[in-house]
Amino acid sequence: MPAKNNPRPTPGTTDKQLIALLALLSENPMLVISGEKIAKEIGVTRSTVWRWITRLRGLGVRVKGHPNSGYHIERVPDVLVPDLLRRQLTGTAFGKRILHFFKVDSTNRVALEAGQQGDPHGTLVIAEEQSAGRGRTGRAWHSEKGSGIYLSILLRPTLTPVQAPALTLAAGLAVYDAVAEQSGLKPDIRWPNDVMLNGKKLSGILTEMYAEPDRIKFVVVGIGINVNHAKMPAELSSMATSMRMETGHVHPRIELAVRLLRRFETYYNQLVTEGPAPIVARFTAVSSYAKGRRIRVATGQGTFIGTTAGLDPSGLLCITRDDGRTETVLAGDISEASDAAHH
Ligand code: BT5
Repeated sequence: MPAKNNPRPTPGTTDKQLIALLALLSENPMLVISGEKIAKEIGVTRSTVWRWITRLRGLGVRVKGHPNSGYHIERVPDVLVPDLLRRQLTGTAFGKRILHFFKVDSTNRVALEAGQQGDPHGTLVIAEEQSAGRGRTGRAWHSEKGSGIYLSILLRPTLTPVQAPALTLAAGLAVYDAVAEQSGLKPDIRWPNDVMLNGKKLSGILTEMYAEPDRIKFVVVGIGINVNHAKMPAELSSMATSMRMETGHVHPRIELAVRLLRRFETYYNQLVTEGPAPIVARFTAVSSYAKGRRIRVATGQGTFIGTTAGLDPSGLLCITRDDGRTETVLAGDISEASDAAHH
């Protein structure tokens, strides 16, 4: 599909010129740049520059200086600036179109809409904060401002709907690899969509698709990762964590996002060319939940306890019940069997 030269602006996305200003300041963090120079470079008036600097400050970016002295950025802000991201994603299918929001209800909601409006394969929707981030089956995803990665990828894959579950596994593996490389820690994956650090949930994936019985029209893979949260809200603190909480220091989100998208592209291409088998094999190899684990499974139909018995060829989880019967689970929540008493 040809790239659109002049895509329509999406309501609420960060202004292109505000992004240009942020990119300019971020690339020259030590330099004081005069308001006049900025105005010239971006093509607006000095008073507009001043207005935007005020807006950036309001968004938590620490810009020093004033119209007469010039501006500089105190610390390169950890904002997922589309221009910087795009440059680091050259050569991949992602980033040709990036919709960036400082705040949005849900990046998956926006990406599904973009899919319906014909936006191209590889479109990214990114937010610094979500006011209604969503999990599966109507649950909420806590999306603290500036602390996590809240990202949705629009895909137009040549896959059948049956192959779609493998996409979630592929995204989980991409998060797994990116987090391992970035943190030096060893994550785990809890089927189907949770990446864990030290037994707590670090990341979740929400795959939503628009399909006909034999053909996927488009898929949105939504990924949330807790990166620099200093703590989790009380109701999540026993089961959720962040990379910062586990490593004791902050991590550059942009670097993590680039690793994640590069990894995801590799797995995605593998899935499209070879089918689910290699993804399923790798998932089975890295997930401590895939085989021989006593778990409790909650599905829409009910709850039972059993022992995991690997994945089937399309990536569904097989579980041997205590009476010997084997169940194949299409969608559900897995928890430790010993936790059963708490539910
Ligand atoms: C998920 O659902 O894990 C999918 C989360 C997907 C979030 C991304 S962010 C970008 C994109 N845009 C969206 O609107 N969503 C996607 P599920 O397996 O249903 O888990 C949800 C449960 O995880 C909640 O009920 C909480 O118990 C817990 N939870 C909520 N926020 C969390 C967080 N930040 N970290 C860890 N656990 C969380």
